[in-house]
Amino acid sequence: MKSFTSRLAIFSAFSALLSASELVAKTIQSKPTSITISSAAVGGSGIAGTVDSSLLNRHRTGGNAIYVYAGTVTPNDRGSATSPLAVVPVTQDLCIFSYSVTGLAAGTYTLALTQQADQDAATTDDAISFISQATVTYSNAASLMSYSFPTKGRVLKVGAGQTYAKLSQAVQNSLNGDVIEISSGDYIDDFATVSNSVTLRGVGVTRPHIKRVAGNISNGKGILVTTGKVTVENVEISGAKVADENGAAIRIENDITICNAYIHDSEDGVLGGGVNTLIEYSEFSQNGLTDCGYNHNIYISDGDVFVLKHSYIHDAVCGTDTGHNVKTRAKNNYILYNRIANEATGTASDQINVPQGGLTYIVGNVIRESSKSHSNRIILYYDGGDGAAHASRDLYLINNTIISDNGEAYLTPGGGTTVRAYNNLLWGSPKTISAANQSNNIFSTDTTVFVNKANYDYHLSATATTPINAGMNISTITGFTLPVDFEYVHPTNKKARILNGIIDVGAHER
Ligand SMILES: [Ca+2]
Ligand SMILES: [Ca+2]
Ligand SMILES: [Ca+2]
Ligand SMILES: [Ca+2]
Repeated sequence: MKSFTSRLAIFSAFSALLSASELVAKTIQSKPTSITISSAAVGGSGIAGTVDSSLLNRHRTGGNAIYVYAGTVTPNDRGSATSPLAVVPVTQDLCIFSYSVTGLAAGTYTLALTQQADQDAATTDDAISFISQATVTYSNAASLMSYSFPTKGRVLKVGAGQTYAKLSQAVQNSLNGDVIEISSGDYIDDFATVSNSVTLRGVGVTRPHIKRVAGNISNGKGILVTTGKVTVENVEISGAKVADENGAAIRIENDITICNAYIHDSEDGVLGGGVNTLIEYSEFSQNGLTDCGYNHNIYISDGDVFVLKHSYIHDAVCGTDTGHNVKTRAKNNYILYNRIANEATGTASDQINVPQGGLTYIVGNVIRESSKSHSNRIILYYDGGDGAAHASRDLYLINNTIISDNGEAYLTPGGGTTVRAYNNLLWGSPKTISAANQSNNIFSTDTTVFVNKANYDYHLSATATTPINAGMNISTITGFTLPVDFEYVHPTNKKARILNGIIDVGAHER
């Protein structure tokens, strides 16, 4: 995927900027709680750096923050006897996390990372714990000093010439908190059950490719089976196949985070679910089977919260049987700013299938149904015949662009649901959408409304007028509290949504 090269370029530039801190990272292993470093002028002012993703709670992003204190202190929360000078968020760009604190005078500071900033009341002494900390001496207030928080676990290296030739060997020798770095290259029939809570991270010029080639996977489940709380970053996985025809690239049996993965040509892309499932900046394609009936690109079969963001989920394979691009049974679903589509080859039945309901946000997505789909709908929300109803059956369908190229209904909600559909651009033959609460949706059959419909580019064209500034103020939608603050950028990225007046209808602002 060509975008990966540019991502590495960004990462390399950032790494170069932070090279001083990498030296620090090596020394911190033996002295993990307090180190002293001097500033190096690299432009700008303040202290900035990366935070290794293994230190973060990716399922509660509002909790990850750096607390900054004057002097050498034992960190405590806001409202305690040792209140911080400043609290700055940990921010994310693709799978890289960073922070920046500015406005500091020269001096010595303690920096501490917590995952619980969102539980810290400003005026009371709360039980907030800190994951990692460092004491830094900031000697020149006119310079930018680099300090990065390294992983607290070990780094196990996999690849040719590394400690472990096979991923499965490193997994077997891992402990909770470790980061397993997988070098670029092919890992053939290298299957692993990951029972510890570790980070599997691809490193190198291209993503390492873990693939099944010969026979069925003997564990009967998948290429990776994650029973610990696992993070998977920068990997390609393909070819999963097991005896019962439900082989997944990743079989999910606990909390999981998947970032910048390319998962394809397996019987299932991912299957399962922990309490929390997060998939972001990833591509899934060509997963499924033509004759099975329960194979999908993404199938979240359980859990409390499923988040799918900034991803390209396309062309699942189901022939004339039943299989979907995205299926979820989680109790809360956040499907935000993705491209979910049957395009050149896909035969997915539904683009999004939510059979048991649950509080579900489908916001800012580009969704396309092709003539190759045989089901009579694009999105299914609550099917009384496929699993018990979740307590909430509230669906918010907000600011999506949905293309029906085969005359299928955009949405089929079941009985007892509350569907709110606003600001959607609905292209194709149906001129209605099944939602009791709806407004500011636009139905179109005009191909010139898009930049290049034939090539799946559904940005609004220069001649499009109807959707421009035609949306409803989202703050007036009953019960809807999310921002609509991003757009999907192809492939597997995002950008800020700049309203340019009133919000436009559909997934993209012109
Ligand atoms: Ca507090
Ligand atoms: Ca406290
Ligand atoms: Ca369909
Ligand atoms: Ca606008």
